Amino acid sequence: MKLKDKKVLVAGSGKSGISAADLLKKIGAGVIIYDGNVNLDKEEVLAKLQNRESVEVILGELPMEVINNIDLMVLSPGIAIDAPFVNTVREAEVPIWGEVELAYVVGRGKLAAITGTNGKTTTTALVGEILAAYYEDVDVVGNIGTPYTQTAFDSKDNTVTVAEISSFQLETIHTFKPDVSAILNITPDHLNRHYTMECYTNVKMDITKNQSEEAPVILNYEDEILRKYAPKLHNKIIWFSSKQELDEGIYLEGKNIIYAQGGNKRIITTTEDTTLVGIHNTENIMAAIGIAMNMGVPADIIKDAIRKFKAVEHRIEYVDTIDDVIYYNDSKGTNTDASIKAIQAMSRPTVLIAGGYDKKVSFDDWAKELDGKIKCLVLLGETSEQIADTVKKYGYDGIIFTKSLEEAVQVSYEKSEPGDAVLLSPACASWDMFDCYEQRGDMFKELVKKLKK
Ligand code: UMA
Repeated sequence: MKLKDKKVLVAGSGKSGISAADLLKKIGAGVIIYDGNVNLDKEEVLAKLQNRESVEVILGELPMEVINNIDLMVLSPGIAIDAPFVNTVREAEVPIWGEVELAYVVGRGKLAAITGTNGKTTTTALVGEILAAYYEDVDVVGNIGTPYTQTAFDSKDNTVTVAEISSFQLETIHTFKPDVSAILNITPDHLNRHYTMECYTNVKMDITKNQSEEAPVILNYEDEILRKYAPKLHNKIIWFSSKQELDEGIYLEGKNIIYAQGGNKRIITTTEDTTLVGIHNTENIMAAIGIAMNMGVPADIIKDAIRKFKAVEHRIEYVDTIDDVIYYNDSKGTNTDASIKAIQAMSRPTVLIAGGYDKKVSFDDWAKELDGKIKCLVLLGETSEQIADTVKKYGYDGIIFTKSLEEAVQVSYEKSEPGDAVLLSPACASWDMFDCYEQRGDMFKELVKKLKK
């Protein structure tokens, strides 16, 4: 579809919607922005645009006459594909593209795309740094935070784009075709949107659907779901494994990360040549190596870029594994949203340490995330009572009150069993007991290290 002079409805006025609208304006399309949130201010929405000229904003209900007059709808990832207005648009036979599809159609150059339930952001950032060490023009986009539509317009034939792609974004691709793709792992997530694991898995696998037979897809050999679904793929599969030697692919042998290819085995790097720790990060590194090698980056440059890459401190940061309990520091989880992300990232039964400075916010949404995942909630700080009252309202009662971070770590140690995780993700600022979240996180890490002694 030629987009110039077309009338395009952009659904959602968050980051993706605004960026998609900016891109559409640049290519000469007519733009209407629609958002279901009636509490938004039209002027504020327009003020976010680079060029607001003749852009209309519609809030609340989407009138049928608008639907009947558009050539295309571009959907933001946060909007469900079966939302009532989306169904109406579909019934009116208006094409529906995701924001990622729009960016892909407009963009130029090479594309590496990464999906998976966990580890996508780290892997995408790492691949971005590796590629930037070799290629001149590299864009790192997608679910990681910079919408793909933000860079697509200015991309050139020599641009290399690394895109973190969520399951939401994959639901609305049509021609999106990465040169190399990766699926890191698949565990239950976003089932409120995808309903069943089968649907969720199928949508993740769709990252490969338009790739040619020779185009590589990097997959985790230790992921049962990926192993089960792989025979359905038509693509060239490159496996990585943190547990066993592979004849072809990337695997871990002792400390060495090895790439086996056509009977040739070479050590690309070791688990000591990186600040990333934990087996989940070794898997992210292996996936990144698979992507980078297949995007043409020489092995020595990959090794060097991995060595220089810094994990994000205090953000779901792996601390240590003690008696098969993994400790994570998410001291930067200073609000409920950030903490919800950390809770959702846990794949093991988790002892959660939470509470802190009282910002007079509600913990209702956060409390709803605990069920089924958090086996024990260890509370400290000013908000302890409020959090306890809130979680009890939702039928959760595995609560322990503590008076210091030291006591909280000790209690967590006692309450956890092999196979569990302990997560510090306070959902509150630190200022009731600490100067800043960094100090809280550093102290947590110290206390965890002491458990080992
Ligand atoms: N809206 C409606 N109707 C609805 C739902 C939402 O009109 O039914 C409106 C809201 O009122 C709001 C707008 O849509 O104004 C928000 O759009 P959005 O939820 O798509 O959010 P964006 O700000 O555009 O951010 C999105 C991604 N958000 C989601 O997928 C929920 C961001 O991923 C991404 O970084 C960004 O695009 C840039 O590509 C965030 C995320 O949580 C980090 N992702 C999930 C995850 O990582 O687990 C998938």
